[in-house]
Amino acid sequence: MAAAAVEEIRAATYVGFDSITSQIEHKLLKRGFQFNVIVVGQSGLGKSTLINTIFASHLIDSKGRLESDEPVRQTTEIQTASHVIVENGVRLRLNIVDTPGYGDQVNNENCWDPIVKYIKDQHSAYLRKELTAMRDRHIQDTRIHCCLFFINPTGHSLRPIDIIVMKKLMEVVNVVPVIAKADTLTLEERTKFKETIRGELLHHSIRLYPFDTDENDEEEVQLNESIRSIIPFAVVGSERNVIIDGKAVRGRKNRWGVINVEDEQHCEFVHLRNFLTRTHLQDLIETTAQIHYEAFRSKQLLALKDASNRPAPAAPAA
Ligand SMILES: Nc1nc2c(ncn2[C@@H]2O[C@H](COP(=O)(O)OP(=O)(O)OP(=O)(O)O)[C@@H](O)[C@H]2O)c(=O)[nH]1
Ligand SMILES: [Mg+2]
Repeated sequence: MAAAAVEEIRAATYVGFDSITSQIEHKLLKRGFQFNVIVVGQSGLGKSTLINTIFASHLIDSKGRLESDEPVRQTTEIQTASHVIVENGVRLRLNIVDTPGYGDQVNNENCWDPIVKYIKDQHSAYLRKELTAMRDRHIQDTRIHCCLFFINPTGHSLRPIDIIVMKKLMEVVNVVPVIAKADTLTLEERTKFKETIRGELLHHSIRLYPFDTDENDEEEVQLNESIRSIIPFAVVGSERNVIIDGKAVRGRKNRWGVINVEDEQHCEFVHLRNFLTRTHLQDLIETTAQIHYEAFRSKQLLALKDASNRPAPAAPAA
């Protein structure tokens, strides 16, 4: 039965329920927000540096082999760093999951397994907490909201392993590809590389975040379209300040000049940061819950139901 149209009434005097938005805001501010990011890519592509640049704080260290006599890591070690960042009274709890060593070995077969397993494990932990009889009022969320996928700035094409791994990852998490160390490419090389990558993503049917939904209005659809036209973001990271026109800015200085990380003429770092923090932070969190986690959850629950419907195996004859 279709819901009957309900007439809108304007209250004769001020009732005050319009304050529900500030009541919600107050509650949310008290609780704080949780954002979990995983970084994936070869060692030395600037993963730690970029995360530290995005959040303008030193959050993770370089884990790479800095000395030649250090042992080479044989497996992908997954490490999590947790921080609380505060901005204008908003507390953002940030979990950064670092996966150094991916794709570094001679034999990279199944090197993505630990990463995909880690992401699924977080879904599984959340589901378990949701299903317990005495549910916590607020379940701590470790589900990964965004996977920053670092592409080697070769200027040629994606490595076959990158395509395999992106395909695996896009099934479980919002994948955002970035061209690492974009300062190593000329502007023409960068444009051509981006086009090649976009062509390859299309060719291999790799559908990446952001996704359009029926709920999106015209403005959101257009915003997503403009994001898709930039992806993969060609970024430069730096934790150092350089002086440009008497002002200290995040940048990289070399013998030929200075790159201002925050200058849109120099790289797409600002686009990536705006996308992750200013326009899509909430959507990344929501999409994780509504698409990726939901797919995991329904699959698990259906499997459970199937198992309980199956007749128990006959007891062995004595
Ligand atoms: N040219 C250039 N160098 C960069 C950039 N970002 C980081 N680097 C440098 O690259 C080196 C490695 O950076 P990290 O951030 O430690 O790289 P990583 O990917 O975290 O490395 P692992 O932790 O070993 O996986 C450092 O010397 C950085 O200063 C960049 O955008 N351009
Ligand atoms: Mg690192």
